[in-house]
Amino acid sequence: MHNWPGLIEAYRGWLPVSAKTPVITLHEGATPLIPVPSIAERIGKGVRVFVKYDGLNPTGSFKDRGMTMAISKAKEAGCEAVICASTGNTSAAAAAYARRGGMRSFVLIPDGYVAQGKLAQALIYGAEVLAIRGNFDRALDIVREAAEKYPVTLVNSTNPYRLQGQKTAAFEIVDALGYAPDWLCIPMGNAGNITAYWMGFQEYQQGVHNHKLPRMMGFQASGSAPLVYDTTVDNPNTIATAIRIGNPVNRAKAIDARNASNGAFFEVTDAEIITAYQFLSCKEGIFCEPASAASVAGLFKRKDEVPAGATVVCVLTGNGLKDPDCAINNNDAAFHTNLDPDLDTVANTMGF
Ligand code: AN7
Repeated sequence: MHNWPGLIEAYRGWLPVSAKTPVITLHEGATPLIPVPSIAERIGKGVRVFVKYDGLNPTGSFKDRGMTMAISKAKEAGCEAVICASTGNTSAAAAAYARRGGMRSFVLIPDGYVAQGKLAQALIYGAEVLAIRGNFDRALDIVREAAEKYPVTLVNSTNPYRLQGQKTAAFEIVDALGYAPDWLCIPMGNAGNITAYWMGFQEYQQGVHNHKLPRMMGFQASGSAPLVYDTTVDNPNTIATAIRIGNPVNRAKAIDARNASNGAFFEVTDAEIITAYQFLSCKEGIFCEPASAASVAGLFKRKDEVPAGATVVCVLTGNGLKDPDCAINNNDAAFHTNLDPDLDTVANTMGF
């Protein structure tokens, strides 16, 4: 089997890098596009459904795609420290790639609203973690100002290299299918990823490929749906803490992507997110984090609008292990505890 070199080497000609750019990589990308037949069956109409399982990236989320680019370009520019605000995944990726590139990383997080796995990552990768009494949107305001005043490079998705790296997920989907899907279902928080995918599908089409462009279907959690309602949300709230964002910084670009692709934005409730999250795990053996399940929840919710015979890709942005508390608190498992340690008890409990 070929050793995948990471997305910068794989898609060098499509990215703003030169021979002088030091490539800081954990060999991210090349994530699987997995058929999900039980989801397709629920949609019916001969639809084909796949998930782009980006939770299999090195730090467990799609953020690695953007971070290999942002950190490589920061290194090229001679920067010694990076900063970001994060609901968790950006901080994990920033911390890992910064350390690999020999840089410091500062991460601002909303105190108490980052899933355990992500917090563990930021700490073990050696980030300097600043938990604020405020939400993500406030943290982003602070880091944007900090990056203007102090010698730290901002690696949130306002950094254009982030979206450049993330667009490669669209390339991989086209490479895998041989064409673009009819629908691309994706969760939205700060709306960088939907922007990056749209850029990727368009650029690839204008390059060697001659595929149709997908409809960009973006989904937000009901308690945190500023793009769906064309507003800002002061106190966003959802079980999907990754997308607990009330004032998306890429709002205008996401709206352009929706309009240009004849796409749509919809909300899904936390209950619908959890149903999809459990369905993916129990029926397909795919464990993603709750924010990621919003893409499948959205497909279920809008299934009547999917054309017969369509190909649909749902983006699973993060790994389920990121948020173990959510899994432990939201499952229908048979979990028998405090059993006597003998075969009779065990067999009896098993129903034999
Ligand atoms: C799993 O880590 O914003 O719409 O600070 O972690 O591009 O913001 C994470 C976002 C979807 C939304 N799924 O992506 C952060 C952060 C997962 C995420 C999103 C995020 P964008």
